[in-house]
Amino acid sequence: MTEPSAASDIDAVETSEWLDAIDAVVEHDGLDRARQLLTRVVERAQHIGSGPIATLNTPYVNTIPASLDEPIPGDAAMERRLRSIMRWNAMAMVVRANKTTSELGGHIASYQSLATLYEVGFNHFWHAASQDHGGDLVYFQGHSSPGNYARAFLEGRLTEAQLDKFRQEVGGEGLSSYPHPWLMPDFWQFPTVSLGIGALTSIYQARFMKYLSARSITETDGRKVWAFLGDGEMDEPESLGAIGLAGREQLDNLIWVVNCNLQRLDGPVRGNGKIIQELESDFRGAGWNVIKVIWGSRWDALLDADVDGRLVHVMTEAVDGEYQTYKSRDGAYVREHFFGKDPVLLDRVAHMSDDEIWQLNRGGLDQQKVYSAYSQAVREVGRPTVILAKTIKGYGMGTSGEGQMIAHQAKKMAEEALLAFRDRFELPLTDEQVRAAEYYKPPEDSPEMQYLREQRTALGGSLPARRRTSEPHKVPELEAFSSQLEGTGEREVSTTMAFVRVLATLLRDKQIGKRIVPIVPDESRTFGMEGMFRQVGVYSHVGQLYQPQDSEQLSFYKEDRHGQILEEGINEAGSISSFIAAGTSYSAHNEQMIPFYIYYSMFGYQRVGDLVWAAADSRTRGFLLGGTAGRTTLNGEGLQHEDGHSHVLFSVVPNCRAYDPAYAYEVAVIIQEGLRRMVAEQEDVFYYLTLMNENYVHPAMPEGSQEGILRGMYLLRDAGPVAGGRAGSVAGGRAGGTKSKKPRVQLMGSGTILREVLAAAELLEADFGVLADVWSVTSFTELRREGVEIDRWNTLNPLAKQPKVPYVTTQLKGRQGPVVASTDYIRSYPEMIRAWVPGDYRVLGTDGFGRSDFRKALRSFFEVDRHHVVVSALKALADDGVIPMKQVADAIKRYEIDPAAPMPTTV
Ligand SMILES: Cc1ncc(C[n+]2csc(CCOP(=O)(O)OP(=O)(O)O)c2C)c(N)n1
Ligand SMILES: [Mg+2]
Repeated sequence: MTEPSAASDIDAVETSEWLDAIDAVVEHDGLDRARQLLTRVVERAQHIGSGPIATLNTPYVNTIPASLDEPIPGDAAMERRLRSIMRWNAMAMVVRANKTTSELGGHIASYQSLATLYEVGFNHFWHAASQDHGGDLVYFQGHSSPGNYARAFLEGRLTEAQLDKFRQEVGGEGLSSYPHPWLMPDFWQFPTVSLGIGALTSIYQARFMKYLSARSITETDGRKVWAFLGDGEMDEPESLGAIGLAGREQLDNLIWVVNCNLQRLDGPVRGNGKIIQELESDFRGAGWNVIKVIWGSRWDALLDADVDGRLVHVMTEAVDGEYQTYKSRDGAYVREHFFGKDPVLLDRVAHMSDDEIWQLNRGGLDQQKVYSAYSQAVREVGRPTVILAKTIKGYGMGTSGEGQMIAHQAKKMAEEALLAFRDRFELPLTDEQVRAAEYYKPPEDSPEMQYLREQRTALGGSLPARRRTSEPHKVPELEAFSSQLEGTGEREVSTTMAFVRVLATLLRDKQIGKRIVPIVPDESRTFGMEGMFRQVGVYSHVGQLYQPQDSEQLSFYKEDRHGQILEEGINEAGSISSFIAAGTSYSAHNEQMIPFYIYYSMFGYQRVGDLVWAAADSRTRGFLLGGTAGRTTLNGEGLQHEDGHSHVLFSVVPNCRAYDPAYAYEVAVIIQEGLRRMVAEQEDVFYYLTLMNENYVHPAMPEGSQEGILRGMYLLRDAGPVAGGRAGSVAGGRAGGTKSKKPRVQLMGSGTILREVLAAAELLEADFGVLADVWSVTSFTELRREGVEIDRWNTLNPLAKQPKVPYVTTQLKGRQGPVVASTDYIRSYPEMIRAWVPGDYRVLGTDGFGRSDFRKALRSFFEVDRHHVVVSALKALADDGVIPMKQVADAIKRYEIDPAAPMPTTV
């Protein structure tokens, strides 16, 4: 990063001869020739054994020299005036929201540092979606939302009353604290405030746009993805984690602007180093075009005069901690502590007043420099671009925040600071108006407002703006999946296989086949999907440059420019980012796509939970498939693979519908319904299904079970008419027998454990003469969702003639006996419905760390197998006095259960 200092040069004359030689080459034969010669010289030195010489860094100056700046088109002075108004209103919004208390919070300093970076984009670069343009996609920095609102206010999209409701989201009229498509569905497109998420998802968005073009879904050429990121935010692994992919995939439709204001929340980002230089080498190494925008135009003359490199040397030596301090002081301080590092430089600035030194501006706050960078970025071909723009946190806030350690959290401004702000940005406000932090909007017919409108009209309209729906599509009827509905006969298959067949059917569907986006993180073979490689191809922007090793085989590994599968490699965070891009395509690209992202369920929510939340907030539509799910079903993989809780985790996501199906027909019914709601009805929900790798026979779909499958439960095995009660024969089974007086229980199961529950029913009858009805519970979370809603309704409508009754209650009411539930998940999962289960309810579950063994051993260890179901059912009956307690003890003995075995949670 640092140049060798002058002191360590053993032969300064020789050095200057070499430098003169290079100057001469540049003068006579140009920069390219100079680069060629230097490359050869470096190669030679390395060949001799010098070790690596070439550095990924350039000196600490702008990448675009002043001589190559492109004059900003339009009215620069007008733009400054408008920007000043935005600055004021954004600041006023936060100050007003926090006048009485600081309860609502908000940020002033971040937007003040990047106002220029935004406004140059708004005035000159960012297209809204219109007839002529598909629209650029801008990932705005989350906590700079006041700046977006300030612009929307001037553009007439928001009223003063709305600005005054900043961060008062309850009731629907307020402005959301951060970008939330869920809370402001016509405004915000991308939820970015959880730092790192915007960075990662913007890369996959750009990649997905290339995919849409390559697959001829829609042309995305000429559209750009812009992401605004903080320099502190770059420390998130998610931020830098996929920059290699962006370089490799040549995403020249992607532009990142990293606002290097040198500060994060607590203090400097790299007090002892230089964030811009560090990021420069990271990005250049990853194949990006890097544009550094460090110094503003007022430095041009000084830099031009710096033929001996002394100024650049001092610039390069000073660390970010110093740069922050300079901007919190004044011109005299900068003279002494910056220029004063080299007496020659002090002489060079001797003619300048302290004030002039103070005016030396930073690149990211200079609209000319920013314009040049953006203009070059949008023209770049074959590489993504990152613009590293140096700014000042809290710019303009003076003692209330400018370059101050506390800048990030400042929500109030002292009166003098407000007045100084007004003066600095030349706002036409009286002292009184300033003290009241009144909003300012020039008259509609003023030149400012006209200019503002003209610039946006030329670019197609306002931004951000979100599209709510796209054209709906007809989805296949359930009959299309007849092979799943008819049962497998003798054949044993897994629900994963059933799903893969459903997917294969969908891929062939004339209406929506091409809209299906299969996404896998290097697990296709795990899930038996390798046949699809050949069938629909793996997307690659360069096609297949090699003959695949398995080219002789029927289904070889086929990479293809038109490929449909997104094979993301071992990268769950990237895969779910693709899921978000595809699942929000209806909004961002006006083309409904339907992602099916299949992964190891354990590496799902708990690995990428924040991205799941972002998917939900983004109103993503699609299917998440947690493969090899369950704590005992994926039997050989042990503690870090065996998922016993993903359903509990997904239960917290409001718009996620989660299911744990046991049979192929349940999988088909749920997916068909998901398609109907998301694609035909354009509902903003998404689905999570757990899939298993255990093979077994699947029965045909019982008549009339469809509603129950979707609502969360249906009767699968009916033990016959109830003594003195109603006879509830849903699933065929044994209806019609004589009414029995035998003891009876209700058993519930889901996923593969449903089969243990069915076996338990047989044992109860055979070994203990107890009748058992069995319920397939496809979703405890759906049953709970309805229960909660109905409880609330009944509470708030106490005088209603007809209180509502949850589905789970209506199903179980009138049925005889205690209820026992067993699943492959922790007890919290079946616990969810306790409030609405009439009578005695007992749950079994796989609480504790997973481990590897045979399924049978694991199910016995976690006490969710048939024997433990029987024992629990008998105990419930005995507690109720229906059978003697001794029968429970007999069962424990008979099934060789060790009553002294430790709780699985403790071992
Ligand atoms: C994942 C995550 N962690 C922490 C935060 C809280 N947070 C919000 S802004 C911020 C500092 C941001 O600094 P920087 O990225 O440099 O942005 P700046 O405001 O300086 O432009 C922090 C820690 C968050 N929003 N998301
Ligand atoms: Mg910062």
